[in-house]
Amino acid sequence: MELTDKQTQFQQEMREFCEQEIEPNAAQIDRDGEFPADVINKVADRGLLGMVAPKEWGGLGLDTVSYAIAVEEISRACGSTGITVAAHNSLGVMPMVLFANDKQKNEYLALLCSGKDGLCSFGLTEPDAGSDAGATKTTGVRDGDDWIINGGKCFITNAGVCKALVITAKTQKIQGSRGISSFIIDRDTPGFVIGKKENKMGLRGSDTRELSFENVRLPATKMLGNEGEGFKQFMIILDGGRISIGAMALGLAQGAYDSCLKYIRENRKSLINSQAVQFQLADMHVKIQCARHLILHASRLEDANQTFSVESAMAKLYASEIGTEVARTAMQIVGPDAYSSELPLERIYRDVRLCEVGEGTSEIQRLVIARDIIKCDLS
Ligand code: COS
Repeated sequence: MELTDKQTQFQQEMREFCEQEIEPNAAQIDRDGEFPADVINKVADRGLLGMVAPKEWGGLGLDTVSYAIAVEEISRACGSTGITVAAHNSLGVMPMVLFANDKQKNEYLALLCSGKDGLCSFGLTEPDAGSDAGATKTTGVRDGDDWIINGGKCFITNAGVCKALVITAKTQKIQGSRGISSFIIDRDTPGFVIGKKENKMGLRGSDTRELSFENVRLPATKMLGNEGEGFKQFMIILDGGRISIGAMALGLAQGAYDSCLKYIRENRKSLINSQAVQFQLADMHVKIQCARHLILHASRLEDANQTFSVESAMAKLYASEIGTEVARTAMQIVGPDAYSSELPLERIYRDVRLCEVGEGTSEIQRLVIARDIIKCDLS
């Protein structure tokens, strides 16, 4: 299915913006390993920190297809900027859109969509609760009208540059994933410590940190939704997040492919006539298009309010794995120059590996898909 005229125009505008304002900074962002505040300010000026929020709450109110297009284009230009924007929108803003009450929306949404006082983070992962997200050890204990939070999180994107986070804590002594609740926590809440920055293989400009909570007192008004709904809320959020990580992997793959093609056209014309290289280019092209179709399919299901958990898992799984493959093949074709930071290929190769690990590993996506297959076979 084709994009609508409006989506096509948005794609062209995003391509132009990313090539002018983001791509020229990508190598430096990677080299410095610093959060790209200037680039994020430009992203904010275009409203792209509020892509998933409705207009009445200060967002752009984009459909999921357009949002996926934006994440693809940003990531094609710069992976660090891509993950920053994707995590903020899908994991930070989206829980507020879906689960916050009007008072919480009034307090946070427009501010977070503007990016003026910082971004938003999603605190789910813990040292012993990564793939097994239900094993959360962070606790929330009721004390009068407040909740006292203790514990810690790790690998939290945007943590050092956030205004607020949405976190999970176990509030009921029930086995497994039930009994988990989610809370909004402000950056400057006493007892909340934003810890050391991770020194990562790729996506070096994105700000990833550990968090600790020491007797953090949160008023009951900071609970998101009802007590015990946290796990399901986060599963719903991850369904959408997987589309955006798929789109990010797709953008990185497209960036690697484009860079490879440009390089051989300009520097190794003889390779264009090599059938071995032609076959590699054809395979890369087909895989990129397949990934795009899976991402658009999952996005369209979400836009049509249909279930899309399995489709988003398939999109993320496939796009992430072909992302790594395409980046690797592009490097093989280009040869030694691809190993130098003069070209974006080695950076893309490092950046794209995150997509097979973050927001649910490839193995978790296979689990989600397999469970659906088994369920269908039994029914
Ligand atoms: N949407 C809505 N509800 C969902 C859901 C979804 N996508 N997935 C699960 N649920 C619900 C189930 O329906 C079930 O509800 P009931 O308790 O009412 O029956 C509940 O959540 C528990 O589901 P399940 O038993 O399937 O949970 P598991 O503990 O077996 O975990 C996986 C399922 C492994 C899929 C889950 O833990 C997961 O996605 N892990 C990866 C987490 C991840 O991506 N971490 C990285 C985050 S970095 S940002």
